[in-house]
Amino acid sequence: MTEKMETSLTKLVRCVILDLDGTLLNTDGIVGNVLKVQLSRYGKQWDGREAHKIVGKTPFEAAAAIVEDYQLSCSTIEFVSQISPLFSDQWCNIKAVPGAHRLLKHLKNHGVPTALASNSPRESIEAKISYHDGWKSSFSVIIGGDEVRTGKPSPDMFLEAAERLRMEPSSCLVIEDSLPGVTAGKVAEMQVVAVPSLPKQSHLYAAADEVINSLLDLRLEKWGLPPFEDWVDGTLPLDPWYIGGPVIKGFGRGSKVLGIPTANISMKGYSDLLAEHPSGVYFGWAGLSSRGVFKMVMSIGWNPYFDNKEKTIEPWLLHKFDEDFYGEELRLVIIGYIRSETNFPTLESLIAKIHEDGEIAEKALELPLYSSYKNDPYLRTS
Ligand code: ADP
Ligand code: RBF
Ligand code: MG
Repeated sequence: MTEKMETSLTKLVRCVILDLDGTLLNTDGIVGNVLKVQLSRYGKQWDGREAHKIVGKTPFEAAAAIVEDYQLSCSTIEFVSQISPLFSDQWCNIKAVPGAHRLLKHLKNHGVPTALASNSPRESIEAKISYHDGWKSSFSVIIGGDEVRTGKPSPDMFLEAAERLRMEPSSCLVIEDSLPGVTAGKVAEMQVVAVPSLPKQSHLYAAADEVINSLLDLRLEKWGLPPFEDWVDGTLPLDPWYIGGPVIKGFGRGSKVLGIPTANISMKGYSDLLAEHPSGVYFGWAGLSSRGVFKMVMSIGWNPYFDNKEKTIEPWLLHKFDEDFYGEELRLVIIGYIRSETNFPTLESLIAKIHEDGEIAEKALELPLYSSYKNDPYLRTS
């Protein structure tokens, strides 16, 4: 399908309605921590695998699911009142998902009317967003779960948001991470972009008009909204982040299967960083203790082609080495994004795409915007 046809198939919108938890805020870690603490008081152990049961639910519904699943000796109301203060204590620690701040700033700068519609109570919403500069003033409308008769998956909240924005539902673009939220948006007859917050779930989101992997992949022009202007030569500049450690053995296939060696490092101590960053293809600079600083392109994620069980980072240094360098200290500064991870019909097409990524990174890293990081002291260990 050509680019042009694709655009004409999607309905054009005039405003955006956003979900909060899991969509703009990375709430998952906090939820896990709170449930771990409270369940242990009942002699139970939180198993992250239940996370999908609570995503997108109202606090009461989520608590009810936990009380039932873990057969707790308390009522749902009691459980809610026990965990509520634990959550309130954590709100100051919730980070924005990558791309959330950028999106809100962009919509505000371009005068696109924006609403926030969350199943959380209004008071919690206000508290959570108060820790993020400029967020509150980005929304012309804020609606909490306690301000409508029924929360998502009922469309009430989105219909109320449209009314307060003085927009037709068909002119609204909903951005949602959860299934109840996607359902609510479609019942409200709005356009819906799903950004699943849990991995390997995108097949469940068929009802959405588009499923993307992270906010970094949002293309507003598809919906008739002003496009982001920060992409440079196929790359999106990011706030730098840093990761390093001795090179360890990886899956044993980079060189053998693909002809593309990737120098793996241990993710011990970096699990939060790894969880924070969406899967995808990134680039930056790599420092090797005794060899110098090199251009680098890497994937983060589950390598859909190989369907790995673990999320890893796979850094390919854009330099020809005559030997392996296992055990050497590798330092990475990651400064840009290229694309989301995808599956490929053939190994050849995966290899071709990775080489294309390499060329994009190679060229971009010459730009002053990116080349300045080559001198970052973090990269030099000797
Ligand atoms: P594994 O991932 O199983 O450790 P690979 O086949 O991916 O094995 O090879 C990775 C190793 O190859 C790195 O740990 C490093 O020692 C070596 N290597 C050689 N050239 C490069 C390069 N350009 N980029 C990354 N690693 C390289
Ligand atoms: N694996 C995938 O399954 N899908 C991808 O889109 C993908 N993109 C990659 C991009 C780069 C720049 C690199 C270095 C690797 C990528 N890989 C991808 C991972 C590749 O499958 C990985 O290097 C091997 O699995 C090594 O173990
Ligand atoms: Mg490797």
